Amino acid sequence: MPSFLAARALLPTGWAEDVLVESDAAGDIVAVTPGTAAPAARRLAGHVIPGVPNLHSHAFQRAMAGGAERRSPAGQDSFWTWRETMYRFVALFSPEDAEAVAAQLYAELLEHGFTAVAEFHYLHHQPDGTPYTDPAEMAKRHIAAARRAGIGMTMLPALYRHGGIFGKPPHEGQRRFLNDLDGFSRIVQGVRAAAGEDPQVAVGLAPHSLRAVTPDMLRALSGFDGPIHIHAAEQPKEVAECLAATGARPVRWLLDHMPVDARWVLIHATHLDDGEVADLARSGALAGLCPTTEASLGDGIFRLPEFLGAGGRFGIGTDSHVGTAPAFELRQLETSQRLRDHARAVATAEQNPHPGRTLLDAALAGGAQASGRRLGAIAPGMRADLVELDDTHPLLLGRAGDALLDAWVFSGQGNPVRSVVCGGKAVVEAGRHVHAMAIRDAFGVAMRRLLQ
Ligand code: NGQ
Ligand code: ZN
Repeated sequence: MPSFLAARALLPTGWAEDVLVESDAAGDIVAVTPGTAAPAARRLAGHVIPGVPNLHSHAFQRAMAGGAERRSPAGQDSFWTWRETMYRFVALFSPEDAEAVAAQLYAELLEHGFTAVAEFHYLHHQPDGTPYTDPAEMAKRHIAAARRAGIGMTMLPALYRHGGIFGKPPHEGQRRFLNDLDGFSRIVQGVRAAAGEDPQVAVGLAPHSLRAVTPDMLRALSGFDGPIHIHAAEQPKEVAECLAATGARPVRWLLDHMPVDARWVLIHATHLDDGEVADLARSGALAGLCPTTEASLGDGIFRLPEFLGAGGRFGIGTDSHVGTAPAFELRQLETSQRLRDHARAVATAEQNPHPGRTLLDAALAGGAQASGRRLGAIAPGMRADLVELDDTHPLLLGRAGDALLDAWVFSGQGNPVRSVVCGGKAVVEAGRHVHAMAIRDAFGVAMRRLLQ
């Protein structure tokens, strides 16, 4: 059985020393024993934290990261012009390209300490909009990429039917995404079969947004006994359109019309009024925050102090993958609050004065909830997902415990992640993914084709 001996590990009870973590053949933790000397175990000499779940990814957008920055001839660039660029780009992907790009992304996520990814997947069909012979072809390519990289996955097939709230005709650029409920359930069935009993793969549902589905469709999905992810209230324009169409803001509409509870993840939830902050927090649903993407797309700043004050829960995702590191997402989240509020140490409490630790704890718990898998803590019954931070790295040197987490999140650009174990398997060694070269070669082939 794989076992690991951590010099220091962050357990649910706090930091502990000489921690033996034993896992079973399926990759679940079976025992955690502090204060042991076990020479037979694989030694992790640094600070070991639970692997961080990434709750929001559109993997194909990794191939666009950094490539959609140019001013367009008309100027006036925005989220909506970025989306036009994305629609042109998404038309180019073959199944092989999608798999190669996703594998590269997932290897990068692992190298930075993400050990699970919730893939919000809507790139279902061929470029002309006809389904592939196997309608779940593209979803299965993403599952294959996750298996190749060795990352855990919650595959979230997305239901996308319309081009605006509620029932507006779709845009040309959306044709690879579109399904009715029957087509969608064929994809979900295919995904379920591909996931099988694999403990590394779970399945959830993703009605894309109030812009892409109808209330009836949402109701049809809302009985699902697992994670339900939906984009909500990312841009002021969609809030205004929802208000005009329904008389309610998007988050208010969801809270009032759907059984929103701990299964639900409202991705972004950027634009909230006071009532929405309080009621979203009370619902037990998560805010799925994607700070580097939200900054990149000019979305706005999440109301973190109010939401945390109301007892709200959140997790983090990398969405368009302009950032691929949990530390950078958490830093961007906190520093955006500081810029707006002229404050510091925003995500802290009297009992927990370290923002690095507070943010990490929230992202672990929220990410686990969003993934519908048993992870996010070094404890028996959880997945054996471990991230070793090299405490001899110049960024972390001389720091320990929660102060080391602050240094990891809030300083420098380097990456002190030394090794990563996912489901009991070592997937990153000496800072590099174990298949980094082969995965990058395939990514290179795909990128040259996509950018030609
Ligand atoms: C997406 N991305 O589905 O990839 C969206 C853009 C939309 C972000 N919202 C498309 N960041 O929301 O209509
Ligand atoms: Zn998204």
